[in-house]
Amino acid sequence: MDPTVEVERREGWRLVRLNRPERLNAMNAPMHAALLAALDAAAADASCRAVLLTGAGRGFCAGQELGPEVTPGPAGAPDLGPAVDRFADIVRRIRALPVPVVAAVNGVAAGAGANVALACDLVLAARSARFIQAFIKIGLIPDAGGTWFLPRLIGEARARALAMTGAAIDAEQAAGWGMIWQAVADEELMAKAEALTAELARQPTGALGLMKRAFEAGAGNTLEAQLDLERDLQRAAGRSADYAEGVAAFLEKRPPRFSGGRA
Ligand code: T3D
Repeated sequence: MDPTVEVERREGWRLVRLNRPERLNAMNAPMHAALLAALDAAAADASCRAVLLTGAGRGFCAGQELGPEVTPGPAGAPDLGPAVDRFADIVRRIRALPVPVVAAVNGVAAGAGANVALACDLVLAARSARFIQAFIKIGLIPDAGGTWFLPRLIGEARARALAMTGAAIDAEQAAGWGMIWQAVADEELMAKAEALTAELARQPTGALGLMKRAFEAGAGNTLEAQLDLERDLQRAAGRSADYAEGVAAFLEKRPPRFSGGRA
């Protein structure tokens, strides 16, 4: 795999680290491919029950690589067309992964880098981290799902203001607005993110995967359609070994031992 993305296998989960720290983990074509491959490998491995995504160095991800290595487009600036599709594919993979994806935002998350973080199921960020919808500063619009995630997470007013001004917000503000799950002390970020991911990896994985599907569909469904979908997914969850184990453990007043089979 390209060295710009590192994967560490842990007990029941994988740590995926963006690794181009000298560019704040801005993503070029090989890095896009490596991240997609890492997500695909996690999806294909039934023993992988959660993924933790983070960045090396002082940045999480500064979005698309803007340097001269990118082929110029019609206006002379980097031809970003292919990158739009690659970032979209990364977001699709994260959302479709049948296990929870945690983002540990260790530093600045800008442009598509911010929106890849927002695509994750749970986002923890170091207090020193910043989220920047940097696109407008270079004459672009938010992509990688930004115009979809932001209004849903923080409301139209804040979403439009962040997108239109390119203003940076820090992790505390992001947590206060409900854009991310938690802001934590810089020195505690990785320990907390790893503990959370390990905890998720011990949960009923099939139910978590079904839950992701329900949330995803809910964004476009009527209440009626969502109630029907919840019924179908709940029936599937109710047929799982982990459901049987959860009920047995409750009745026997002991902690459950979920096997974590995927739905
Ligand atoms: O069409 C398409 O969809 C394509 C996809 C587009 C999606 C996008 O993501 S568009 C948005 C692209 N990203 C940006 O516009 C952010 C650009 N970076 C910045 O604005 C700043 O670097 C930050 C606010 C993120 C951080 O600022 P600061 O002061 O902490 O760090 P810095 O000094 O600016 O950056 C450190 C190094 O990283 C620096 O290199 P140097 O001078 O030390 O050799 C800088 O050039 C490099 N770097 C940061 N971001 C990028 C980058 N190099 C290439 N591409 C980058 N995106």
